[in-house]
Amino acid sequence: MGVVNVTPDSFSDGGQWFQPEDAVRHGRELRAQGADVLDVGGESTRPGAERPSEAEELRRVLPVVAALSEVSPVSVDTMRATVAAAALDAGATLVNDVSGGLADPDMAPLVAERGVPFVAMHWRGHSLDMQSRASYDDVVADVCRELGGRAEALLAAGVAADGLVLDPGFGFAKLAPDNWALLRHLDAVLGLGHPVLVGTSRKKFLGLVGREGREERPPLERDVATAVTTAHAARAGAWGLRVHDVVAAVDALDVTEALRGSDGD
Ligand code: PMM
Repeated sequence: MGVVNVTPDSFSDGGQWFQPEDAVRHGRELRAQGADVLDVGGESTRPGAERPSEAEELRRVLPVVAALSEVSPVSVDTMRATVAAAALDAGATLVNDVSGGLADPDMAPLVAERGVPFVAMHWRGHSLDMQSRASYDDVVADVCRELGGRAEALLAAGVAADGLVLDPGFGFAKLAPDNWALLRHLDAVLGLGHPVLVGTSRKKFLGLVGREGREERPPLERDVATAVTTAHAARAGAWGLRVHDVVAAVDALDVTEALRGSDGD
C-alpha cells in the first residue's frame, strides 16, 4: 500500500504532495513501482496535529482519489464518514480509518451499507494529545484486547467479516518500546483472526534506533529501517504493508519471498 498524503504537515513527507497534481503524479509513480493499493489521506495524524475542517479534507482528497482510481485501487485514509462516502463515490474501494470507526459514529454504518473493505486501526484518541495515552500494563495484550473489542463492535454494526482488516497502529498512542513489542508479537495481532495491515513507515521509533546520544534520524532517512520492518511483518504473515518508499518495500518483499523459497531456486 503506497502512501499519498495530500497534507501540508505530515511528519513523513509533509507538503511534498499538497497540490493535487503533485499528489496524482506521485501516486501514479508509486503504482508504477509496484503498489497494489494507493492510500490517499488529507488529514495529518502526526502527534500534536490539528484537524483540518471537513470541507478542507474533502477539497484535498477528492480530486486525487478520482484521478488515481483510474489507474489503481484506492483506499481513503479518513476518520470522517462524509469524506469516506464522497471518496467511495469518487472511485475509492476501501476505507482506512486510523480511529477504527471510533472518531465518527457514522463510519461503521456507512461501511456496512456500502459493503466495502475496512481497515480498523488501534487508536486511543486524536493526535493532538494521543501520546499522553501511551500507557499500558502489557502493550501486546492491551492492544489486542482493545482492537479485538473494536472488531466485535464493527461486526455487530454490520461491517462484513471478510472485509475487515486490523492494524495495531504503530506510533499512535505508543512509545518506542511499545512499537517494538508489537512488531515482535505480530502473531498475537494475527491471532485476532483478521488480515493485518502494518504501517511502520518512517515512524519516529525507527529514527531512534541505534542513535543513543545523537539526534534521531529524520523521516526521509528511515526507509532502510522501514524496509527491514516491512520484511519482518511480511514474514510474520501481515496482509498489507503501508509504506512511503514502494521501491524499497517491493525489494524487501521479493527478498523475503526468495528466502522462503526451496533450495535449488
Ligand atoms: N499511519 C499514518 C496514517 N495512516 N493508517 C493505517 N492503517 N496505519 C498506520 O499506521 C497509519 C495510517 C501516519 O503516517 P503518515 O503521516 O506518514 O501517513
